Amino acid sequence: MKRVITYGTFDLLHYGHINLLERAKALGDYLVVAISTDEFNWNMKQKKCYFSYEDRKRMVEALRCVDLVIPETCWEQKTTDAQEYKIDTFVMGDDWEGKFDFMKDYCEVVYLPRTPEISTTQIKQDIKGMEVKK
Ligand code: C2G
Repeated sequence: MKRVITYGTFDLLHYGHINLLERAKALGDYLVVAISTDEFNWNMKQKKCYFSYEDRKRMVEALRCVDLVIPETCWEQKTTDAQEYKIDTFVMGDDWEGKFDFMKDYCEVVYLPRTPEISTTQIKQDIKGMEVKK
């Protein structure tokens, strides 16, 4: 059984995330998704999520291609995760190209092309523009 892992915030889950997760799963048989906790997002990525960690976890867990969701609480856990979960392949979108090459000592590293036209930030901006003028 080939085991794959990927990391992310997955706030306002959209088809760009789904494209990534489905392609990650297609690289193996079992997909682990590490979702950034609210604290990690705020302290380390200065990201304020719309949905809480629990809600983001609930949505990602519901995806057919996802087998296990774990919390991402720090940048450094990737190497221990790879060992603990017996990971064969580490996958990230190519906006992270090269940033996690240290993982090559533990498993295969694959950067997949992002879905270019969509992002959580873009969704928030678009919705802001749609607000009904009172
Ligand atoms: N992604 C994508 N296409 C998009 C948006 C996101 O392929 N249009 C990918 C990203 O490249 C990433 C994953 O979906 O691999 C999750 O994206 P985010 O939720 O934005 O995660 P990020 O903030 O990049 O956190 O330790 C790694 C970090 O936790 C990654």
